Amino acid sequence: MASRRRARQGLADVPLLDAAEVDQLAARGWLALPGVLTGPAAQQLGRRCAEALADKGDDLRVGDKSASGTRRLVELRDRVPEVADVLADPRLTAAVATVVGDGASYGDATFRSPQPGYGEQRFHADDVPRFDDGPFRVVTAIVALCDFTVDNGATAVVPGSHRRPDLQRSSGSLEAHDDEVVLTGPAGTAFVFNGHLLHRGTRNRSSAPRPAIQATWRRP
Ligand SMILES: O=C(O)CCC(=O)C(=O)O
Repeated sequence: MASRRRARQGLADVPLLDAAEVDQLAARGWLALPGVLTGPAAQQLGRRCAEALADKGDDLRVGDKSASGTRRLVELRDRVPEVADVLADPRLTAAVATVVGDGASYGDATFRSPQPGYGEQRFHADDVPRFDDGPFRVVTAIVALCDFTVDNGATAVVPGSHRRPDLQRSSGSLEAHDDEVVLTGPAGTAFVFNGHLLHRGTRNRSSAPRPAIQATWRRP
């Protein structure tokens, strides 16, 4: 939980997430955690994932896309093992636990890299629509492996939509929303959001790919 202490790692006894961060994740449904990787380390990992995608040979798995407008490499923890260390970041893990509790199980981790001109999606959630007040079942993190800008295909979210049955009904069909926010930040930022929050990849209108790691965790 957010109340986990760094003392576990021999560090000073300060909370991993402050109250404002916990509140933002609960109410608006997302939180940016800058510095999960340094900028150069994030860019290096982006190159490493792109190479693993290019060099995978016959190891083609369901969901891989090597040549399409949005490139994808699934089962990333298995194929680029250093990704597991990134996803074990203590602040990221604390944010995950805030949404789905301790002991959440990993879903897949995927490298997703929309090429210039590609990447636009409809708003969707990462679970079936949520119409009740029961526990949240899934949480998603997108780790930016380049700077995320308003132009290069950064993720957009509709704040608060994880608590809105009217918007949950629109999952998969909504192309845009007046209240949508594009999640921008430097390479190495982890954007953590409630998996029921409506989100979408936007079109990459830059001249370079927009590499990121996308991972999910499910309530046990
Ligand atoms: O990469 C992104 O910005 C969002 C991707 C996404 O939500 C998805 O592929 O389901």
